[in-house]
Amino acid sequence: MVREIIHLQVGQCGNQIGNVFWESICKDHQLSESGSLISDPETSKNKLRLQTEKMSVYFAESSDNKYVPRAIMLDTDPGPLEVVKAGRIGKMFNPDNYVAGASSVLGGYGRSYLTESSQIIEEYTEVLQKELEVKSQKKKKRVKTEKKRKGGEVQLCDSPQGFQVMHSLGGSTGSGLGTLLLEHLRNNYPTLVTSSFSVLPSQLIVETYHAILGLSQLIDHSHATFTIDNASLFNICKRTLKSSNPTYKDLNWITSLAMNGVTSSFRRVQNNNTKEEISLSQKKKKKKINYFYIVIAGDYRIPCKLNDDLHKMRLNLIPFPRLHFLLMSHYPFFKVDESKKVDTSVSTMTDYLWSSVSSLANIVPGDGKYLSDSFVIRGENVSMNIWDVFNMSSHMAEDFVNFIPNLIKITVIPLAPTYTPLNGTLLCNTTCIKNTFAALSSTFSQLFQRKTMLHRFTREGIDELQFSESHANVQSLISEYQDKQDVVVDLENELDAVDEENSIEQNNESDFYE
Ligand SMILES: Nc1nc2c(ncn2[C@@H]2O[C@H](COP(=O)(O)OP(=O)(O)OP(=O)(O)O)[C@@H](O)[C@H]2O)c(=O)[nH]1
Ligand SMILES: [Mg+2]
Repeated sequence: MVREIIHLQVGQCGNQIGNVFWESICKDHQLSESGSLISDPETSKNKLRLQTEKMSVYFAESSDNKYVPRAIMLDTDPGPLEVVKAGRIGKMFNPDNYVAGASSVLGGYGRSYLTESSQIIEEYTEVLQKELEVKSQKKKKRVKTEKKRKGGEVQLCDSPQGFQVMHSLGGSTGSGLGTLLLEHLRNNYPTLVTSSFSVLPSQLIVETYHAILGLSQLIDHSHATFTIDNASLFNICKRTLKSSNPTYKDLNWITSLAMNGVTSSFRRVQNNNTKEEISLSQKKKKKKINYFYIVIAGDYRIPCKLNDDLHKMRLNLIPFPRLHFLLMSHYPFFKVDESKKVDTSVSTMTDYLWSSVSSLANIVPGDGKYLSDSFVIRGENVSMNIWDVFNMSSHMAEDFVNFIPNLIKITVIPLAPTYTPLNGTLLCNTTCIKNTFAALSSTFSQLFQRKTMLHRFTREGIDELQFSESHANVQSLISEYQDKQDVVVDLENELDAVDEENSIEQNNESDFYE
């Protein structure tokens, strides 16, 4: 059964990055600009299966064998949506799924959150309901007749798994409308997962206000948020694209590579090698490293359902519901025409991924502790020495909180990415994200104390209390991350105690039989 994801892109930033993301996954699935599958006689049956089997997660198949992105494009300002429409893949999207505000007159957060939103939410709810229509025998019949009648589109889901919202926290629309949508989705579809790709704000005054309001909403209404920091993207562009003055186009290209990696395990079939897993756990026992657990998926024999949807990702990576701000790292980043020059050895990749240089958030990993990690590696015939990864992970034991088992999960997708023979994406839940939020909180306090530019918000109906409450929510999140970082469990003693208990039980049993 297909578990569909509905993608929503909001505001200028959301629509620009969203557009590049769709271009990237269309290329990945060999789709043309009109949404047809590009057939290549040289593609093997197995490769074709890997490429298409889970395509319905992000695409609906139309009656004329075209693939239509399950995407809704929203903005209070119609301008950015016109750009998407006129873009290379603009015609692939369902034309009914562009939802714009009534006028192009720019307003602030209040307009996006309070005034304009009611009209947009009404329109978008209708679009969303169509996207989420679930297949039933009756509907299938109806669709068949509709197809005959007007060659119309088939926009039905098998069993939707959730949503991903792409937006910036600095923009008034991205933050205001973006998080309002998350709240709406969370309240109306409580069994589905709400996730977001959220671009952190710059240091501008109004962006700081937007971000505090938006972040508080994300804490309450998103199940999983992938954080993206433009400052970090800038550094990556300078270093790897050798661009002295990176543009949004460069930044978005980098982001699309990482987003492609993150979503590939939702879109791809994976396989599992049970033998490796068994021998690994036996060796672990000998080594007495009981709190490290690595799952390898890497053979073609037994299909494995690891991390293959939003629910499982949430289950594996988010041990505490509010601490759901994930960091993405990716390797390799490159200029399109220089993809052949990249070193794609597994060892180089793992070195890069666990350092700060490949992270899309501006963090220093050593400033915090990992709560969990998930590593997706893509490539045909990946000859990965799992013991190297295991040993490396063992060296990193100090970098993790030691009270959570099953820390690193590794997924191998046996299909090469578009440009390079191999790539890897790391998703981390780490407490060092609190430093980013603490910096934001400190800038906010300075501005709010003096009520700098606060009138722009109060005159549009945003109460000062909303700011104080949102800020308190963010501060509490920072403390929660700190608390988890500070916990130290004496694992050796705990394990010895368990061993002792077990041996007493065994002795008692043998006494009984004697
Ligand atoms: N990475 C990236 N960041 C962007 C892009 N466009 C805007 N931003 C960032 O997003 C923030 C501004 O948000 P926008 O998306 O432009 O604003 P909006 O959501 O349309 O809201 P309005 O203020 O109502 O226009 C700033 O921090 C920008 O640096 C983009 O294409 N890529
Ligand atoms: Mg805008």
